[in-house]
Amino acid sequence: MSGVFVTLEGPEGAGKSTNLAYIADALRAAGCEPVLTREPGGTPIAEQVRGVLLAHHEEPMADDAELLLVFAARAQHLDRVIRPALAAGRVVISDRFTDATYAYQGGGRGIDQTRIAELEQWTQGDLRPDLTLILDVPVEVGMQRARARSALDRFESEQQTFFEAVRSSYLTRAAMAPERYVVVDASTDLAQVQQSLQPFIDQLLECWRA
Ligand code: Z5A
Repeated sequence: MSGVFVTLEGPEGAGKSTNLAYIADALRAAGCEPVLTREPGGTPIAEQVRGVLLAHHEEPMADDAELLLVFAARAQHLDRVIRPALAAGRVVISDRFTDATYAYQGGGRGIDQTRIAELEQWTQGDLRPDLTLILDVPVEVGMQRARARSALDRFESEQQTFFEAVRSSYLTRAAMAPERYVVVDASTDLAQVQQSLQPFIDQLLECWRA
């Protein structure tokens, strides 16, 4: 595969969507037109699975069902969007990917990481992101931002301990592979966050030009 695969991650309210748009504009200004996508979702079928995952249901969703739905959506997304775009040499930026599974289903729900790793290998083969940006915010800050924005979905309605585990999983994964992850403090004002994204944007453009 000749493209560059980039993912944006972070706990809720970290500002992924806001900063994804900023990063995309910076790339376009440098002559690179990225493919922007998201998980769960990114294709019509995978977006329907997203609807099931985020909706509130009378029947509680089993943790394993949640995990398998996340990977079902991912398999479709990889097949229809990510792999073809990478094969065409494009820069693909996904708002969340498998690090979110390790953080939410692993850290948050407590599913064993080795089970997630098995599904990751099955669904993705050797495909992993080239670069991952983690926008890090304290849980209370992210929750405040999310609450101010809209009604809470099934994940956003979880307790603070769930989100503490999610955040800590992200930071642990980043510490284990610093060559792939850039962690940015996303708790400051937007202008400051965007200023600190510059090294990440530079690194991404370097990968694209290589
Ligand atoms: N999920 C999972 O469990 N397992 C998986 O494998 C995957 C996902 C892939 C949906 O993801 C859920 O799916 C997610 C985990 C689960 N659940 N949660 N929580 P999502 O990414 O679509 O949903 P989200 O995490 O809730 O993201 P979001 O709502 O789109 O938030 P965001 O993109 O990080 O933030 P934003 O929309 O850019 O900003 C939020 C608000 O804060 C907004 O009003 C901004 O204007 C404001 N903002 C942003 N930055 C700042 C700064 N710096 N200062 C002040 N205000 C700011």
